[in-house]
Amino acid sequence: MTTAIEETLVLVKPDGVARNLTGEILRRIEAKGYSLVDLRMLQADRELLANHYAEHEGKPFYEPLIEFMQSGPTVALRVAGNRVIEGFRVLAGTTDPTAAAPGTIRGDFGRDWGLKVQQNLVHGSDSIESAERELALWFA
Ligand code: RTP
Ligand code: MG
Repeated sequence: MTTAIEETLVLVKPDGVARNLTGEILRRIEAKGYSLVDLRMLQADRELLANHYAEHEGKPFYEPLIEFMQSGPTVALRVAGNRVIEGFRVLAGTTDPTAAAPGTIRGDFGRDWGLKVQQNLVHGSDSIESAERELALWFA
């Protein structure tokens, strides 16, 4: 069994904040044994989001995604733990809330009601490189 203490960026997206799910999401992260290292609440601007979602530029959901992410405040979390990058994505569940397994954040709370973009409550970095890049952006 290898040990790999990592840090990841978790975002409670505007839908999660608006639906008062920030506490529930934090509770699940802490219950799993991960540690909260830093936290901030902010209204993301277009420049930050364009950087954050650069890999998706040009995809059909890109513009709706950037708009949705500016629709209200986001809570950004710096979370640490053993294999937390993969571990948080397991807690979150798959991107599509309809397909996400019950017991996951998206499976339990995510909504997919013909919206322009999947409003799936959370973001979690998907690799060590993404985590470093995204943490630098959101905790500049
Ligand atoms: P995230 O980056 O937010 O953790 O989510 P992810 O890896 O599971 O999904 P990704 O493919 O990176 O997509 C980023 C976010 O874009 C929205 N999206 N909507 N077809 C759609 O409606 C669609 N596809 C992607 C979601 O908010 C997704 O989390
Ligand atoms: Mg992603």
